[in-house]
Amino acid sequence: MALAVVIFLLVVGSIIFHFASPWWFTDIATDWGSIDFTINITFWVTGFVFVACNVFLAYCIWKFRQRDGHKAVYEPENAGLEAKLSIFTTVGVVAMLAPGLFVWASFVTPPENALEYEVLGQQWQWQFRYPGADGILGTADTGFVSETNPFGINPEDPNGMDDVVVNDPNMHLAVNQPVKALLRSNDVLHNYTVPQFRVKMDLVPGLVSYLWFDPTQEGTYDIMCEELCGIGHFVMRGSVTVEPQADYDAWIAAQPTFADTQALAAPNVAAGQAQYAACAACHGQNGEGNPMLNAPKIAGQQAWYIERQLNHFKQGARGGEGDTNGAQMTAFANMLTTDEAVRNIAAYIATFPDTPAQTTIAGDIANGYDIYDRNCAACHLDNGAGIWYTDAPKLAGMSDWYFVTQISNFRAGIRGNHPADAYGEQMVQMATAMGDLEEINDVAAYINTLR
Ligand code: HEC
Ligand code: HEC
Ligand SMILES: [Cu+2]
Repeated sequence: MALAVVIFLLVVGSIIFHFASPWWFTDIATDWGSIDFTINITFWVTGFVFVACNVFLAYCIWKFRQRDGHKAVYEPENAGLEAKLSIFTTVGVVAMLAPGLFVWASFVTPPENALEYEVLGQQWQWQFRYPGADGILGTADTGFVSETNPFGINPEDPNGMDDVVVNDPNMHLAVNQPVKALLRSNDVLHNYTVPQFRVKMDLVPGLVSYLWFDPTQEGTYDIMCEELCGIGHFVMRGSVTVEPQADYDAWIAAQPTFADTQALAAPNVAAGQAQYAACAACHGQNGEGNPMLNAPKIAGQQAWYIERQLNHFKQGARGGEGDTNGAQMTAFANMLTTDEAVRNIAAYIATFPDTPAQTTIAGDIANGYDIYDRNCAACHLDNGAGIWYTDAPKLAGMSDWYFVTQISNFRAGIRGNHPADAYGEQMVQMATAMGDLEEINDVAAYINTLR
């Protein structure tokens, strides 16, 4: 008897949970209502079967409970009941699967007027490419991938020259313009997902997969990598802004083409040296850093990273509220008014001798190794050298006290929380790998052993 009541209450509880649960679909922002429709049918069919079977089970437990004088009857065959159940099950299964076949048929048939764009996934960032004026994306291959050509665009292919390259995880689309996303991976499986778009698809190394949709609602939505296998996919975040055509046109016109990125003049080191005079007061003549002024060592740091940080200070993506040390940088970064000036000064800093910074932090090196090896080496590399491919800077030989303040800042939300700081956002998540200040010191002490 008690069992029958428990089963019945489980059924009632499940139904209440289903409808009252806060984990429901996001608002839909494309015309893929048919996908929600098929999911809802599946809920109705499986929900009905769930309720019917369990209530019937509870009923039987109650109805045929043990009673004195009653004897069970054995009824091995019931052709009528079996026929009814077979038909009923068939109807249920067809209702669940048939709509999906129609939806899939339209999923694999993009409309004629769909504009193409490319999504490139790599550990652990998104990048995007749009065909230029010719409407054709140039061919690409991982064999061409380099720091100056992160998309691996074939330099011999004239179609690729006017391709618009967005080396940033934030992309834009025009509202009500159907698009076909071509999905390509530079390394492992990834999965391009925007929950509000309802469509998602794996990126498979070695081939180009696709999906299409018609964005119908303006707004900014999160891009996620919903690949489960492998490491770090959960930190692959980006955003897509759906906006009126005019805004989209202005945005895309401001992005560089592949030809632009290849035609950049070599930085002017002498001009960088002249501008560095203002920086030396804090960072030192040779970029060796000065802990008294909270200014880290920048000698030996990778030029692409220096450039990105200076641009982030200029945009306010770093050095905002609560970041008193970072805020000191804003005025000095703003002195570098052009992209050339930023590149020149980074090139000058690259000429400094890279003498390892003085060790100021002690800790449990074995524990530090354990944390670093499991959580950090995938991006910052085993030797802590950092690499442009994962966007992760050099840690080995840099100021250890600065390491501690930065990890603390990531954890406190002082750094990496600005919407324009997608790279810092990864570290907000990774910084939780260290439980407390003691463990942060352990990792710093381990990094001090890397040369
Ligand atoms: C008033 C002192 C001061 C001056 C002058 C100064 N900086 Fe800084 N800089 C700092 C401080 C403090 C930080 C650390 C910010 C933090 O803790 O987040 C910093 C951080 C940086 C970083 C980030 C390093 C990293 O690893 O994240 C770069 C790059 C940098 N400065 C370059 C420059 C350049 C180039 C100039 C000259 C144009 C300059 N700084 C002038 C104080 C200064
Ligand atoms: C998924 C890749 C990834 C992993 C894993 C990762 N990092 Fe990072 N890390 C980054 C990126 C990207 C940046 C640059 C952030 C920026 O541009 O502001 C960064 C920046 C940092 C910085 C700031 C350096 C500076 O000069 O300002 C520190 C410190 C750091 N990481 C430490 C760690 C530690 C410790 C771990 C392991 C617990 C770790 N990272 C794991 C990607 C990663
Ligand atoms: Cu991924």
